[in-house]
Amino acid sequence: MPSADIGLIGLAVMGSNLALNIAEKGYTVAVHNRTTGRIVEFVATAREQGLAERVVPEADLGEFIRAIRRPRSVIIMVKAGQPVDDMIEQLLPHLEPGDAILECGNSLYTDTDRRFAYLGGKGIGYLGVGVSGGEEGARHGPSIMVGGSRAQWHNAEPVLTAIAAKFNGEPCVAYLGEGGAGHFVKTIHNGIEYGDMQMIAEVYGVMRDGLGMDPAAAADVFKGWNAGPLNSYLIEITGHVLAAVDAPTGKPLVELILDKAGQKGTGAWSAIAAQQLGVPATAIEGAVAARSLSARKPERVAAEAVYGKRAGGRAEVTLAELEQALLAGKIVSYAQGFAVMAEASRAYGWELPLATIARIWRAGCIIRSRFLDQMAAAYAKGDGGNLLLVPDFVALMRGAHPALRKVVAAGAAGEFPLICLSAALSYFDSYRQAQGTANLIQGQRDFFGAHGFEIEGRGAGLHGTWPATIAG
Ligand code: NBP
Repeated sequence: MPSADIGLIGLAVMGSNLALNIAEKGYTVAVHNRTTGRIVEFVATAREQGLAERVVPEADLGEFIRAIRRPRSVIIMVKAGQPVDDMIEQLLPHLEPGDAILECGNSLYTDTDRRFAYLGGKGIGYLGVGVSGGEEGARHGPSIMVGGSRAQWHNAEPVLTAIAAKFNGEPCVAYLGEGGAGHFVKTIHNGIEYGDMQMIAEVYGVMRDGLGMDPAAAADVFKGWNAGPLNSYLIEITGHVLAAVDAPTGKPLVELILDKAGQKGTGAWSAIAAQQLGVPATAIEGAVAARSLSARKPERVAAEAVYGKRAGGRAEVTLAELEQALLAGKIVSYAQGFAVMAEASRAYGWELPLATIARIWRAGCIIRSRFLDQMAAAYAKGDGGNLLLVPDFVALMRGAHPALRKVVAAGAAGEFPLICLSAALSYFDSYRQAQGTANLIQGQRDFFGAHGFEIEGRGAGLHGTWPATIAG
């Protein structure tokens, strides 16, 4: 007799915590993992936490499926990529029409689109579910971005609502559209996360090299900022990371950590999606590029030997200006990320609810912040479009962009690399410039390729009378 409300495959960090979260909320969860040792370990953990009675462990995949009540909802939380396709093929013979797979890893949204279409053709629902919040979020309440089969979303909705993070009692979970919509939104979430982290790291660089602050002093500043407009999980943990001391040496831990950042692909996918959709997302692109540059440590060491160490002196900026610069950069980065989602929504026919996305990112996820609550409130008033034109944010940006300008200028003069902050400022200056310089680009394009240009009042598709040949 089936006894489980839902099934979950993949008992590594994320899957096991998600399963414990489900059991804790009163639902019975059948669990399976390719390597059976993980099932044994998981049951022991569930027992320690008093949750074993709501766990149905099954080493045999067929028995696992039969343990779940119909129509079945089966969560897959395995490594993204080929393992997901392998798992789907193994599951298919056991599933029946009306059942659904909920794939909760960090999958590429186009893979999710493909799987959604493939399984739809077999009468099996497919939900691509973005889950943010890391290990802690999975255990106690992640932000959950759902896309895919709408009918099967309703079957799984009670469980996902129960396990999601809550912001003022509101669950941070929503259905966002068909196919890969949920995974697309999770990808852009991660792109924005890259931007937030990079801009924070750049400001830390100015504090360290331009203001001569040690990590403990910088930690205090971030702790203070967490009580202001930058209040967020990432600012909070930055304070903790900067304050940490390495026990064996007694030195600040952050100074011992190698300056090579890792990445698993979602930031790059955001930048690629933005480019494919023709939406400028320079802050996110800058953040991804900065991580890639950081990883090329030997090249940077060699280049420093060629050009010498940074010659610039003290940065002529105040801590208050750094705080405002970070706020201005954040407004630009979120404006870009949301613009990418708005365009994707049009291009892919998803109708992504931008206000809802801001709402479900207010708790549970890595970018949770006071800022997102302000965004959700602004969007709820019907203020759509580019965030830089939303009245509440216009006021914030008017107040903050002079500081961003001053910090970027200090970076240029003092030789502090500010890839992301300077990209954000250049975007802002380009975005607000009614008369740009693309008239020259169009002239050049017509010169070498007869691509044509437009003159107001005279129409498009016009051509210049260019010299047929030029010297040299
Ligand atoms: P991992 O990404 O490390 O994957 C490990 C799991 O995948 C294990 O259960 C493993 O089974 C299973 N697996 C692999 Br590998 N190949 C398999 C195959 N061919 N067939 C069946 N199972 C296979 O786990 P994770 O860190 O918990 O992350 C799970 C997903 O969640 C990933 O997509 C990740 O990107 C995403 N995510 C992670 C975080 C985070 O903070 N870690 C946050 C948000 C999202 P085994 O035990 O038999 O090897």
